[in-house]
Amino acid sequence: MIKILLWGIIFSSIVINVSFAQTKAPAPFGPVPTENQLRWQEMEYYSFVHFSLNTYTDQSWGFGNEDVKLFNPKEADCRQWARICKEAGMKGIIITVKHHCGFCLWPSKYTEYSVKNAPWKNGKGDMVREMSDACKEYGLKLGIYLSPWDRNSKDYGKPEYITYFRNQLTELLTNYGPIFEVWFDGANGGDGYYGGANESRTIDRTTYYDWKNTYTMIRKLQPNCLIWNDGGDRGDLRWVGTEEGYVGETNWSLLNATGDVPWKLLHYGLENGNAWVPAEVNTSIRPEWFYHPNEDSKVKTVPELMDIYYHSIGRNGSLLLNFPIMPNGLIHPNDEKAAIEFAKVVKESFAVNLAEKSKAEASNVRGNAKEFAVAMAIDNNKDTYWATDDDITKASLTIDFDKPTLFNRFLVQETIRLGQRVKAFTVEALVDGNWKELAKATTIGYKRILRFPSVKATKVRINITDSKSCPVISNIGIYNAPVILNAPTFTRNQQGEVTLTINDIGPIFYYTIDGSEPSTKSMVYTTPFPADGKVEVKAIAYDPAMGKSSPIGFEKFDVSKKDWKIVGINDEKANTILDGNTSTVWHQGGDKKMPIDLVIDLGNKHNVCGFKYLPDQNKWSSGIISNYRFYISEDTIDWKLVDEGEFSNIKNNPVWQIKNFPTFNARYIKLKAIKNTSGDNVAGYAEVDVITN
Ligand code: FUL
Repeated sequence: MIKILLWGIIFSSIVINVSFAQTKAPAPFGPVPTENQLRWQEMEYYSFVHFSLNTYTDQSWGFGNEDVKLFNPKEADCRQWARICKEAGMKGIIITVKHHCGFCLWPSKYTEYSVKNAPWKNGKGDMVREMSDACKEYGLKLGIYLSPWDRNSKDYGKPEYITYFRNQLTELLTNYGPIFEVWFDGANGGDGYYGGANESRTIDRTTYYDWKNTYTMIRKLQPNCLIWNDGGDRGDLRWVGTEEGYVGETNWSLLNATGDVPWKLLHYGLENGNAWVPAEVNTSIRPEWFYHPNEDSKVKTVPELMDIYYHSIGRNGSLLLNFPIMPNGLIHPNDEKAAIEFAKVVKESFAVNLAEKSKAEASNVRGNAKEFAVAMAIDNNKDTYWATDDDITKASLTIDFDKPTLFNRFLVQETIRLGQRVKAFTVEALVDGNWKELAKATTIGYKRILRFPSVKATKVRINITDSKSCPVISNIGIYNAPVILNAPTFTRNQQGEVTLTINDIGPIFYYTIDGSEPSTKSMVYTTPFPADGKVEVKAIAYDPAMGKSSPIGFEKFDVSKKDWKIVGINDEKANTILDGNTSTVWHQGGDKKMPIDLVIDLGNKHNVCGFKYLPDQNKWSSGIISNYRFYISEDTIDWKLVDEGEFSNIKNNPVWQIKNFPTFNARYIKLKAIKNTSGDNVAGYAEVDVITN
């Protein structure tokens, strides 16, 4: 008896030891986020507001000599911005306190180029103070965009400027309460006013700003602040290499702590990087960052914003969505409407988690322990998780709905506090007794959301097919999101035929060409239709099964291009400039040296009051024109210069460049490329168009 008891004690102590060893939480694997990065990641969604002198000059980048007297936003109301951001579900606002033109939205002690010399509130205004107060009132966090490049400062390029920059940063980090993020843009186009020097100044991005000491200063003044920096030393967050609103499908929150970060690393992260540097996806609710009245009709639609959501937050990134502020100091109602509707659709999409509290089982549970059981991944508690034993890197978790259930989204989250681990996974559904693969993906990270066509299934299974270490899954969500239709988009070829482009399968398209609102009573689109000359085309997609319409897509086309000819070029391909197809590009150069001319015969005389240039949409190709002159002529002998300048920010944001000037009657136009973004002798064009009145 004593023997049995003894054996019992020995045996149970072995079992206790074994299960104790197994039920220890998994050790962190690889780099892990700091508390600041964790807090930031959970914010998920916050906004930018772009407001400066550019707002009054219709520019993207100010030169630095714009008159401070222009700044007079009579109805400026940061509370309106904060209210909209709050209602849109955002958690913070990053304001452009100083853009590249150097104008300061706060009365800095260190420059005269600020609100203190503007007519707004008789020079007594402080937009940063108002923003900070509004954020407090609405429970939002405040961030600041302080441009390192300053085209106004006489000292830019000299060591003195670094002191100036740090003094400004100190004012901002001392006087306006907690700052959650500082944003240091890397743009530097060289040319500027620079206190009247009007010259080009180049700096060495790797050494000039001495970021190391600036970072130390920031950490001291605001220990909870995150640093975003695309141009210098590694910050806490990384840019994703595009301003169009998406990060790579594979998205590691890792980079190496030092060394260059080429585009691929910005976009996809680095699987075996030695530092935690997660991705922030920044994009604007309109094509451009600052307000331009001609973009009032170009505000992103809800389906477009939903795509951005799935391509940012749904791919282990955060979303930083910009609102341009109007000259009166408010957010435009179109932008407000789009942002609020977008928030509504996000809310509806993720309202009911079909996986929550359902029956679930896994191929392996860490030490068979309760605290790591599958239930922990569907308990709506971000601090608990399902984990496997240490030696397991392939595992499945199955959700059993008990009855056929309709869904079209799968959401999964890793406990990133313990590192980012999963390298590959699939999602399958049990449909009519057979397992069917719904999606195949790579990384998870903080949050991954997969979209697929609606499916009715009794069970859903996630198979982790490869992981760096044992998987640690904090949350799984299965949803049946409302299906929303994309607005149709249009192209018009040189012959004047309009083609509707659509991303959805199934709906019927209705259109109008007289400016009226399309409805199911309008003309039905079947094939490209003729709509030459100045015309406004509007269309909707309508799904009869759902009884739902898309937002209205519309496009204003200018004069007919039927008779247009590219002059003096013996290359058939040059006509792609006029074909209305934004993905065909023609390049000239190689044998030529900048400046390079493009001359177009409009066939007839027109009242030309502007032009449009769309660059190659591949920002890595050469030939993206950054500086131009634009001429008109009646006979190709006498040319009149009607406009010149830069296509600011064209590489990072390769949208239509729209330039307006006084009206001239002309038959010929000449676009002279002075410089391109790659500094070589190639000029490339996706499309060129004119604006007439
Ligand atoms: C860019 C800047 O050059 C743009 O003007 C804008 O501020 C955007 C957020 O960053 O690179």
